[in-house]
Amino acid sequence: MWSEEFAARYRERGYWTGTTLGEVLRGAAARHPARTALVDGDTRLTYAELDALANRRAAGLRRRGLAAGDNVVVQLANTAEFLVTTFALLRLGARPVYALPAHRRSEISYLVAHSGAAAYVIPDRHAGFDFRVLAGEVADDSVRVLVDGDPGPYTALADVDADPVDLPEPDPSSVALFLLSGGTTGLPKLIPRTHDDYAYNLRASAEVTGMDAETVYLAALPVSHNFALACPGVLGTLYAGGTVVMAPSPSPADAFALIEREGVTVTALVPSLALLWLEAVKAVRRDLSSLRLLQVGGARLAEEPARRIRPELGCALQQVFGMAEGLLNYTRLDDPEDVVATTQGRPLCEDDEIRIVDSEGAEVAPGGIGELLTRGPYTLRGYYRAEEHNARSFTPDGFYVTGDLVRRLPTGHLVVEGRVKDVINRGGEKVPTEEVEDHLMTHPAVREAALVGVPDPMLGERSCAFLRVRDGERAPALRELTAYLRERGLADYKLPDRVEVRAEFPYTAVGKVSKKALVEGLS
Ligand code: J2J
Repeated sequence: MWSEEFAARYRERGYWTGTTLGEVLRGAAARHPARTALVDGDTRLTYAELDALANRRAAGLRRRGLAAGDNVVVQLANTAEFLVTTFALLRLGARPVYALPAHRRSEISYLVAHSGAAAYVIPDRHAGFDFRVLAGEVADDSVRVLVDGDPGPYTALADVDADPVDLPEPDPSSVALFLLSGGTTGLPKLIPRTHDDYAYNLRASAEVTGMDAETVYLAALPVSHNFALACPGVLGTLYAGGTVVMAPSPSPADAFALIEREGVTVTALVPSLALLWLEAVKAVRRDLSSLRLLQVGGARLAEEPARRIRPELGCALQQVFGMAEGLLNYTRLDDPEDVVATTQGRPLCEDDEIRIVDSEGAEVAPGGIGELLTRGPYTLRGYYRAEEHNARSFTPDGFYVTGDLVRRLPTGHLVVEGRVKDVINRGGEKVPTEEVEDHLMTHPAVREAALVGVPDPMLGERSCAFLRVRDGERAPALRELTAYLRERGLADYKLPDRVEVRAEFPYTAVGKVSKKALVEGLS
């Protein structure tokens, strides 16, 4: 957490206002109770209704034994229940740990154990998958399983709700929720976000996208991810008094129909989806004229598609270079077109401190490429329960070591030039290579494994598993390998897209597998 000195500075400068995230909704509900807060399919909730539902849910969760400080793994898709449950937990002071809908046994069992979860919240089924079966595998009797829909052997969320009770307001400087890191080595890390820091995050983000009560935001990306949650995402929209429209998927068919029906004005995509939308808009005849702004982030957007957004989709583009750890960079609505097309934006806050350093940790000359380090009012100072990892991920004076290679323009805008961290950015989804390699190495035929990103026109990168096979063993084919990893409970997006067998691996001078040489050797 931040030292008193920094906390005092951030309060003094008005970033930390002492507002809890629960109050964000309460405040909006007081200002415009009758406006539509949320649309999910045929469900339409006003601010007063959403606020009341969250209060009832909070009271019910408390009656079921959940208390302030409890951690709760939440794995809900883009639904009204996501927001009702989120605000209920926040008001209770219980802390959502946001898993992605794609996560499976491997990820969830780790999250449940690592967070010491008191509860696990799931849909009954989503995208053809039965989450109650997963719950049976990951949750023992100490974990209460709460289900949106048919509960099976567990408790239905709808049955939890109870008459509202007065609850003490959580301390605004305390942890409100945990996000998952996409950018680290080994197992996923939990990012603690406080009420103060996350309220600033969503408020300042709502301002930089020009959100107001007329905003209609389409949640197309998963709302359990920082981008669609609070940059400004669904929480920023509610802060501004706008309307959140939950999309069942980001596919052009689903999303375009909702844009037309609800008059959506803002949405956010990863670059691969933006490419898909640019293609689909030629064929799908829907009225997208309400769309004012498309945010694109999560991976580098190439200049060519960036320049096609306005003429072909009829809205402005905002590039976003963000991270669940904190720092957000946005191109501004009044930036020149060239800046919007060719940079990944500049920091959200004047007190976002940026250092760009070489491999020795020395600052590079102005305009040079180096690793981005950052410190500021909404950037974490340490992962949850990860002392050893924290020693490597932060400088002694508290800068977060992002693993991203950037270049800074005189205007302060950053251009992402690559990364030093060993993560594959598969269309915005982050594949932690070490975690997958550890799974690959358990396969009886595998002696050594290296998961490497290879360029891909649509996704930016795809993953290729390089294998050395044990003597006398047959190399597993791709389908066999993915079936094996699925069986081990790994999320689909982490499965290798391709497999290559090598008799020997190239090594670097320090004896590590040279992933660079492996990729260069590909035909
Ligand atoms: C290149 N790389 C990018 C960009 C993120 C908004 C937007 C994205 C995220 C996110 C987020 C990039 N160009 N425009 O949380 O609020 C890569 C970097 C970064 C990592 C963070 C948000 N935008 N990246 O993607 O925590 O490598 O957050 O460090 O998932 O994505 O990943 P994540």
